[in-house]
Amino acid sequence: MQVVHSERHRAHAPAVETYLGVPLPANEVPARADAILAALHEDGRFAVREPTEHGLAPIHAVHDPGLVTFLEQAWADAVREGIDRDFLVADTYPTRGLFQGMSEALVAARPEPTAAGGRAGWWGLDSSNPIVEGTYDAARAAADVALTTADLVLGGETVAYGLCRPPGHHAAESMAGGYCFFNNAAIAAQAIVNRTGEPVAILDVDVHHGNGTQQIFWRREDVRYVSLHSDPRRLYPFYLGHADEIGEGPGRGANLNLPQPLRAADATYLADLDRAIDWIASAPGEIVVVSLGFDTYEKDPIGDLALTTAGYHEMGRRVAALGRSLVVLQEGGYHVGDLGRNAVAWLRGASGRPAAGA
Ligand code: SP5
Ligand code: ZN
Repeated sequence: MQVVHSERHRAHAPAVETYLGVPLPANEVPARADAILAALHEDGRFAVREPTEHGLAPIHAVHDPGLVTFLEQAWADAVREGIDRDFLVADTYPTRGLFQGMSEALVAARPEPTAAGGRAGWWGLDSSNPIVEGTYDAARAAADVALTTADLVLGGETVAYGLCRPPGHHAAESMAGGYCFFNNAAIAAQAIVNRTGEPVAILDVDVHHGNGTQQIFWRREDVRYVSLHSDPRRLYPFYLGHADEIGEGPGRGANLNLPQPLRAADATYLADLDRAIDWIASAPGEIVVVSLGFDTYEKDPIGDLALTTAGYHEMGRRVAALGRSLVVLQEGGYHVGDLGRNAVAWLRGASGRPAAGA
């Protein structure tokens, strides 16, 4: 299998993230990609290549240019303001209650702040998403990884894997969050639609709901989104991911959320995966973008489901059995010790290879 990877992910190396206001060791770290890459090399049947540069146009195709500019400038602005920290997080967020009773027109006309701590809230969802000096470069590289993986599939590969880092699925048109800056899967899906004129499906199996991907394609019928994730009543991103979110306008019925019960294990999860696969198969389209997270793992430090390594092999096998080409893009997964074997298991399943052996 062809794999796309860039060492430029290393530029995004937060040491800590804040969680409930307290600094803790960061979860989304370079060692995640190192672990996956080492396991792919050890397997011996994955050919790793560098991404090609695709520029800003495919990013602007799904993101507000203001978000891109903010991320490009955020670190330098914070330094200029004398924010002498290892990372930038927001001071305040423009949350619902702040604007209560005010007209939509007035709220929409509030100007973007100029201070870094205000801008980080303007463009950000949460306080566990540190921005560091190299965040923008790494996020640009991750988008190139996703686009190059899509190119491989458009060039005839039936499955290819992009080792995206940082991940992407929480990033919305105008918002970063959840360790995500640019929505790699959305950028790839839009590029595929532009290139082929054909509809695309996105299957999101990260433990968290891909609120950003859902938002970007909310009113679109040509990019269908289906996600299995922990019930958002329990887990990040908390406010979206419920089963009654089905899309609106032309996109009505083109969004499917399958929230999972606490500690759901392989059998429960795979039954809903079959629903997701049947739903994808019920509409036209030759290519599926997979947002692949391993934070569904039984030992993941921030997830609350209970999938196993064997379950990942079966998941990959079933997704490939759909018979569509797969652009598989890495999202979350934070049990670094088992991340490599879980990724290899999934990708071997998707290649029609057995769980173990040559
Ligand atoms: C891409 C992805 O998987 N993003 C996940 C974002 C999760 N954000 C909240 C992180 C909270 C970490 N909490 C650690 C405490 C564990 N008890
Ligand atoms: Zn996740």
